[in-house]
Formats: sequence, structure tokens, C-alpha cells
Amino acid sequence: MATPTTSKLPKDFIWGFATAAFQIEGSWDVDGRGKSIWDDFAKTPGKTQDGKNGDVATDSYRLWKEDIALLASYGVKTYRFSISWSRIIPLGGRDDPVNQKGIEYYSNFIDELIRNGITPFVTLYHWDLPQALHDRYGGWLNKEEIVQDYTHYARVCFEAFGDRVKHWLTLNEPWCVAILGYGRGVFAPGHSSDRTRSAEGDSSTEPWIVGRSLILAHAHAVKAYREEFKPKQKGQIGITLNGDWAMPYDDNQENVDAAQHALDFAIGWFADPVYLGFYPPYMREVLGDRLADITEEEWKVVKGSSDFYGMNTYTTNLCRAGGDDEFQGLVDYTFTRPDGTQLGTQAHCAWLQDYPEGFRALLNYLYKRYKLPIYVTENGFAVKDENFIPRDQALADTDRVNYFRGTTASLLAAINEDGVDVRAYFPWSLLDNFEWADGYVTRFGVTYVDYETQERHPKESAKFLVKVRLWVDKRILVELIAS
Ligand code: PNW
Repeated sequence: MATPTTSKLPKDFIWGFATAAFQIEGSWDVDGRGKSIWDDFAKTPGKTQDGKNGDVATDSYRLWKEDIALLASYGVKTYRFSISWSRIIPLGGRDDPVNQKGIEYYSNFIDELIRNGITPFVTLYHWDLPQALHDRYGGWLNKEEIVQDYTHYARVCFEAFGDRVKHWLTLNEPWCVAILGYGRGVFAPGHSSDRTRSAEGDSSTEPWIVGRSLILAHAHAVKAYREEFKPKQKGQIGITLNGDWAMPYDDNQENVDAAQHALDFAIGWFADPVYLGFYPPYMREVLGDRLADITEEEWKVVKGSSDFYGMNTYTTNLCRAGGDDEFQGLVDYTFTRPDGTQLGTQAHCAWLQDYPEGFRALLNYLYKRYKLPIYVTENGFAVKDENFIPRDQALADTDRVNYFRGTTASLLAAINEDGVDVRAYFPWSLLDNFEWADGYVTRFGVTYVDYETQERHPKESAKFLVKVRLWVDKRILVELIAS
């Protein structure tokens, strides 16, 4: 095991837990909320693993004070949550009415956080597009409309909450929105070329069109914030991208190249435009004209449109050249090493294994390439079969503790040994919650939720993370992480 090192975090390092509105709130028809695309999608037979939906979730719309008390009991100083667009503007559009009850709800929520000494870190869009916009003009497929409507919604939020919110995330994981929603068709709105899965969609074009809308919507909201709100509100704003480390399967040059190609499609698609002002050349090579063009005028708004690098990361993929999966940049992913061993501990979801070295490598890669402070806005693990064992056993979540032991050690090493400027770390998630297409089968929480009673029970991982944060707060030796 690694020898203990003196590991410190910057004094104002942000350490909190993360959630998202649709995954926790429930109360789908309360206080004037409009539907989001996830409401009906989750209720369509076959779309979620357990056939369940977000109608109740962790009931957090009602239990918001309990959730804040839980955060306070963990001694957390920051909370990342998302605002539901269709609670603020039920029909979503720039000419549609604003719902005062929705504004009040989040306003009270923010006040209560602040009363508890917790800084709000707000995501404006975590996948819950107002259904009305999808029905009206195709949602993210319609650049002209969605960019204006999203920017308007963002303005309404800056106006209502910006006096107290100083940390904004425009969009959560645009890759997931575009690829999983309009390519693979496993997330709302479920578009895909696969007609056994979906009556609508063209997986060869729609994801790239949607991707451009997302980039532009983000960029225009940031422009509005910087020009109209930032001078007075003085907050920070940026996008948060998903992205896992890509490691060559072996040292064959084609596999070394494949790992970079994987990063270009998974991360560079959004990060290169936003931070560098161009699409990765490899994407153009593979997609040709299907990679939706961004005009000269648009590039001016896009380039430099994030104050920091927002990073959600979970795992590492071993990359081999070949295969026909365009969404992975024609790269084949595996967790099995050439010698037949597994990269790390398998999670409940097929796409996740524990490999903390990859977390450190990714931090280094992103800092070197994009040269901005990094906010880790999600990082977490779903213990295999946790949903199918008695609660007492689930609370002893050793695999998750080991995961966080590894990633927090990597975090400290990246900061202290590699000099990477990391400013925030948010484990996903505060609570077990609605895990999208997995329903409630896959649990990512550091807090166990009993869905019969809605009781919350801290898992060992919550206690572990609270301990790490305390040590780090005191800026003392973090020996236990390394032992
Ligand atoms: C993220 N993949 O989603 C989201 O931001 C969260 O809402 C979600 O609960 C969390 O990670 C855990 O899944 C992802 O297939 C969904 O690689 C799927 C993938 C990655 C991230």
C-alpha cells in the first residue's frame, strides 16, 4: 500500500454531496409542476429495469427539511442539487408563465441550506426537459427554439436565486443527454434508429444535432449570466461533463491511439468546443458532415464559456481499436486485462469498475489539456446486489468505502503530488435514488433509503467520507486513506 504522505486540501476546498431533482423529488403533480420528459418515459413499460418511475422517488420535495438536516448531520458545507425546469416554468418556453410556487420552493430550500451553513451548488438542467417543449418543437433537436428557451429559464433562475447562489452548473452531462437519449434510446426521450426500441429517431444524426444544441444553450446561458448578472451577483458558472479515464488495452500503437479516440468522443466532443474553441478533429474524421456545424458567430459565444472544468467521473475503460460503436469513437471497451484479470471491483451496473488510479490520471489529463481549476461534481459507486440484501448488510458497504478510499487518496495525490488545481469534490449521491433506466435497483447513495417508509440510514461510506472531510478540514495528515 502507498506510504502515507502529508496531504492537504486548499483552505476553501468545496466538499459536499450531490443529487438531482428528478431522481429525488417525487411530487410530480404538486404545486403546479409541469411534466418533464422523464415522467411519461419512466412509466412506459420496459423503460426502467423494475418498471418503477419517479412519482415518489425519495420524496424529497416533501422531505426537504429532513434532507437538509441529514446534510447538516454529516457536517457538509456544500450541497449540489438541481432545479426542475418544469417546476419553474411548467410549459418550459420563454413565453410561458413562470410558476411562483416553484420559485418559492427553491427559494425556501436555498434559505434553509444557508441557515444550516451549507452553500448551494446548483445544476440548472439535470435531464428533465419540460415535456411541453419536446411536444411543441422536438426539444433539444430544435436549436433555434431550445437555445432561447433554455437561456430564458436560466435567466429566471439567476434573477430569482442569484443573490444567494454563487455556484452554477448549466448542464449535467450533455453526452448522456445526446447519446443515451437520442442515440441508444435508453434515456428519455428514448429516440433511436432501433425500431424494436423506438418508433422515432435517427441514431446516426440526432445525437450530434442535440449535442450542438446543448453546447449552444450552455454557452448562451453563460453569456447572459456574465453580461447581465455576474457583475452584481459575482458567482461562477460552468458546465459539467461526464467522462471516464481511457487506458490503452496494451502498448500496441493502435490501442494507444484508440484510448485518445475514446477521450475525443466521450469528453472532447463538449470540452474541446467549450474550452478550446473547436471540435476534436478525429470526430470530424469519423462523422464527416453529420457532426453538426457551429458557425463563426456561434464559436465566439462557445469558446471560453465555462469558468472551471466540471467533472463527473466513475470508472476507467480499457480501450482497443475497432468495433463499430460510433458513440465510443469506434473504440472497443473492456474491463478484462490481457492476462484475463479484471481491472477492479465490479459495481452493480455493468459500466462501472473501481479503478482509483484512473481517477488520478484523468485529473492530470484534463488539467493539462484544459488548464482550468477542476470541480469534481460527481464520483461514486453502486455496490453489487445492494438492493437485494437486508438493510443491515447494505449499510456495511465495504466496496463503496474502498472505492472512496481509493478516489479520495487519488484526489489528494493529484493535488499534492501532481499539482493539479482541484477545488471541489462531490460524492454521488447523498441518497439512494431513482437511478434512471435502472429504476431503484441500482443504489448509489451513501445513505440507504427504505422506499417503504422513506427512512434514511447512513451507510459506512457516509461515515467514512465524513471522517475524511474532517481530517481534511483540519488539514492534518490523512494517513488512514493510504493505509
Ligand atoms: C450520472 N454511463 O449518470 C448522472 O449524472 C447521475 O444522475 C447518475 O445517477 C449517476 O451518474 C450514476 O449513474 C451516468 O452509462 C449514467 O456511462 C450513465 C453513465 C454515466 C453516468
